[in-house]
Amino acid sequence: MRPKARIPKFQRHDFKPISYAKKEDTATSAYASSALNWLRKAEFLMSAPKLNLCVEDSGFEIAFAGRSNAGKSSAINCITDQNQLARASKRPGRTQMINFFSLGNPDQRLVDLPGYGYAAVPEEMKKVWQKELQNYLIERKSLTGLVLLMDVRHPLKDFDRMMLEWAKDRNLFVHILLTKADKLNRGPASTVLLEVKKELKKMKLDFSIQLFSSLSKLGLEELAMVMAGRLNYVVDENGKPINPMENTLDIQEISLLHPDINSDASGLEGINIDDIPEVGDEDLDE
Ligand SMILES: Nc1nc2c(ncn2[C@@H]2O[C@H](COP(=O)(O)OP(=O)(O)OP(=O)(O)O)[C@@H](O)[C@H]2O)c(=O)[nH]1
Ligand SMILES: [Mg+2]
Repeated sequence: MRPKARIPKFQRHDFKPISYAKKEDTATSAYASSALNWLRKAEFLMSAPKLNLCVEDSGFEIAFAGRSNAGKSSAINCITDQNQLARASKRPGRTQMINFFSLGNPDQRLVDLPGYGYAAVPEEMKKVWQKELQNYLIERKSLTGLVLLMDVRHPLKDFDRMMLEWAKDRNLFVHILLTKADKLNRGPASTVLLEVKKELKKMKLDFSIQLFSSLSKLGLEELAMVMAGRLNYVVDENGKPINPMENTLDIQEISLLHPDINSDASGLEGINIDDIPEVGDEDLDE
């Protein structure tokens, strides 16, 4: 009898910081292309204006977070290879609800969040959104991590730093995308990458980071592998996806997947929405 194929470890959640540096290894690139095919299955599930109207809180989801206009919706369209899946726009503040997409299975989802720091919204409405964003980040049990997007030309603004600290307190992983990398030459873009890495080290944050461009598709495979690995996308020996809920994760893995948010959420308390900086003209891509 043919021995059962083993699932390579890198296809599973690995809770230590994972190095996603591109390896020219055939197994890695096979996984990247399998992951990209899987991401193409993305389907819009629903938009929720409030936490209690979101899809059922089970399975695993990764949310795309970042300042308004950072390129969240564009990145989702890019990795799913669907131009119109998430609504991207030149006008900041385009994404106004929590938008859910399934990835071939309702228990594996990605989420497009409204951007923070967008000025041209009535004050009252801004408060309502930010409160809902805060509720989602604190209370959503299926939220396993964030892809945090920052324009490569304006990284680590105050609110980004706050998000990173909150994620650490809640035991969420963060994968950082320095977006719109096509706007800089390779040298300056790599310099920003190095500087942000140094700054993260100073902040004692062990998160992964990469350059990304929805326009040139720079960093697409790397992001696909992170998404797949973190959403527990595993294929059997015939290349058929295994239901993420039927995966045999050990207790430690499960407890890390579902951190006890009641005891770990303390760092998320006290978000002061007045601290959120507003997006300035420099962020517009007109
Ligand atoms: N050059 C370039 N422009 C980009 C890239 N990604 C996004 N953009 C542009 O940036 C603008 C904002 O993109 P969105 O994807 O709508 O940004 P968002 O983060 O979803 O914005 P909100 O929904 O307001 O939070 C649009 O004009 C995009 O075309 C990129 O990789 N390169
Ligand atoms: Mg958007």
